[in-house]
Amino acid sequence: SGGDNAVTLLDYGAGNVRSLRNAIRRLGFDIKDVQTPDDILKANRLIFPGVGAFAAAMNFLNEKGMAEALCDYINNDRPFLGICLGLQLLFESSEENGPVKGLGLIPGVVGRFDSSEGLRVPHIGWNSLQIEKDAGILDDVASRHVYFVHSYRAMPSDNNEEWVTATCNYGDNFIASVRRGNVNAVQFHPEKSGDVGLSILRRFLHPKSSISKKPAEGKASKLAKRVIACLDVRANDKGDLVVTKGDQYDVREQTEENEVRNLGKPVELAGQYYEDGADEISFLNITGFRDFPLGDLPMLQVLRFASENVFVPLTVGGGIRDFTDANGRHYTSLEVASEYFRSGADKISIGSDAVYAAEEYLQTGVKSGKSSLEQISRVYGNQAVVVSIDPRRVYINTPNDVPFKSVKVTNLGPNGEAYAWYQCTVNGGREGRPIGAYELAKAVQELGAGEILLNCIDCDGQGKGFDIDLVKLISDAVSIPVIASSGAGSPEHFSEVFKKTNASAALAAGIFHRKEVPVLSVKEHLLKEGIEVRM
Ligand code: 1PR
Repeated sequence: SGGDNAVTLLDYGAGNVRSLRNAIRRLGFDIKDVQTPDDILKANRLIFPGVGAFAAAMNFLNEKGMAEALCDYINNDRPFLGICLGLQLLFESSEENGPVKGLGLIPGVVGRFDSSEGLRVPHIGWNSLQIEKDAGILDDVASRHVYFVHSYRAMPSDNNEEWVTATCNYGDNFIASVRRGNVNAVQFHPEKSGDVGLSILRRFLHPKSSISKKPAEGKASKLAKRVIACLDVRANDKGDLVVTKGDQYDVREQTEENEVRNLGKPVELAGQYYEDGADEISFLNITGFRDFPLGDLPMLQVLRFASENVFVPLTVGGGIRDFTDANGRHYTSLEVASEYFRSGADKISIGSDAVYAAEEYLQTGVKSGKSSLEQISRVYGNQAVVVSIDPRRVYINTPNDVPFKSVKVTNLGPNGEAYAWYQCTVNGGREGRPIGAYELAKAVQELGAGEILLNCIDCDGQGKGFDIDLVKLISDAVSIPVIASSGAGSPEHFSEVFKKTNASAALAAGIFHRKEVPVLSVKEHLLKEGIEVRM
């Protein structure tokens, strides 16, 4: 059963559990992995981080005889913490590709968020809890933000009232946490919720230290706008992996040596931005389109090290596609992505390959199911798949000049043009493609993308603000969250993009790397402007 400092972990290998392992170790506990149903029954404390799809998880539990062991363990009031799908599986059934039967310990059906009224699904980001009753492990958490990422949720009802300890508001009030005796489960990710999340895990692991007084006061609130720090990573000419930063995607210094601009070390900077309060960290392997990322072990190493100290979501992109190496060994994009997830990524981001997939889909009108985007989102869920768009602004005189969606621009073009369309590019902006950002965004949403990272080559590194015309166009066109990127130069640029568009998050690189504006100043400014953020 392991020593007193052992936590038993039920990990069936369907996603990133590395961060949770890192969090448990940081709190001073060893991990014992469940191999057999008996390991569940003998656990001192059991954590069940559900990842992937509901049906796949239930199949695994049933085939291994673990469903019954879990029910016994929970019915005997043994210390248990379910996370995300690990909460949903306790209910009677889920509508996810179903109905699919769950463990049936809590009355209720897990359903999908209703996106018909403009609600963005998945629910991704930092939201706060409404504490319904003494939740033990949630002591002091009320009114602090915790990190959610999911498309399905369970609803409170008269039948499950005795279980529900906290709800969260997104479209409606859904169940954020349940508890009965020693059995706990939460819909959000404590291992991704910064300090607040770590203290929740600590209270579960050291129940004696939690002196539950009266339930803390909670106030309903809405999803916070996210501030994301982005690290463009590549090898410099000496072969060291560095954080670099381009001007309109050109990352080389304008000197005779023409060296790759070096702004620091990836793991160090990621740790720094986490401490500074970044809501998420993105790594883009910007030469991944030509190098093979699994050959590029340093990048996987960067993720492994970064995830030891960073307890907010990590996204990694660059080079996610099918690949055949020099020895003729074929790797699918799914294998590449799986390696990234295993190394500590919560989401992967696809650039070039998503453009090809969208082009093919728009040409044929058929979803082949074979693109990297479709395969990865089928296995890991669409919340784990970001599409990174690298558009370039092309001015035109009238919308009829091109067969792509255009916008009336706020600032006229160099020759007085009143319109522009946004041409998608591949290979780090090097090649323009016959598809617009608008067409691409709508297509990738249908193919299974869960979020869009919207760059803009014209604005990148210029510090003059986000391309509001572009962000508005795309964030109004899709119902998945959109991350505005490229051009941030001051805290005011963040409030501008949140006030004028429906972006869910804003990402910056240069101002953080050059230490011109700390993450905290951005947050404080947003708060002052009445925009909800996680502090
Ligand atoms: O095509 O799937 O291999 O993915 C490649 C990924 O690498 C894409 O996400 C693409 O955006 C990125 N990328 C490729 N080349 C570059 C480059 O800069 N030469 N970086 C590049 C993209 C844009 C942002 C940047 C923001 C904010 N960089 O990530 O961080 O523009 O910058 P700012 O705040 O300083 O203005 P694939």
